[in-house]
Amino acid sequence: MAQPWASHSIQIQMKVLDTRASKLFATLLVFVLCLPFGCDTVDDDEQSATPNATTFQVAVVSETDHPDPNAHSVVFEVDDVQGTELTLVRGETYVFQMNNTPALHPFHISTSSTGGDGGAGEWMDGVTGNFATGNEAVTFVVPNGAPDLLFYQCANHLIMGWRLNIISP
Ligand SMILES: [Cu+2]
Repeated sequence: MAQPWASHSIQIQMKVLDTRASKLFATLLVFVLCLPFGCDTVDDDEQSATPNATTFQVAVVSETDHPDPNAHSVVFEVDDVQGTELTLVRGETYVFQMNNTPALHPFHISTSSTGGDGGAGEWMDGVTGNFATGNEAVTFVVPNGAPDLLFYQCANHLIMGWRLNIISP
């Protein structure tokens, strides 16, 4: 014959089991309901391939108001402005995202104020993806040793890009 205290203990254990079962069921329900949406509970920003990067949108357009009068007939437009002069900070990460850049105009970071020349002035330190075309991207983690002035240019034509002013944080 069960003692009163034993019976009480069994009831408490049953309640604990019941609560656990409810939580498990709720978790399963949430999982099943979110399956069509991929159950993505991580913020999209945190999943970015290059966290804390500044992204510039690059396009090739017909020259109308590039800052250099000797610019090529088609030029790089950065964030909708032809020949944008950019300021980059050492230690920061920048992504130059191409937008249907023709294969004729390989975008790269350069030490040359004119570019062209088969990309002879290519700056490589900290750069991934130089000579980007199509919808590729160039990523530039500006190293401490970068000079105060670099350029973004085309490997095939003179003066399609413009200045990258490099500053320290
Ligand atoms: Cu070009």
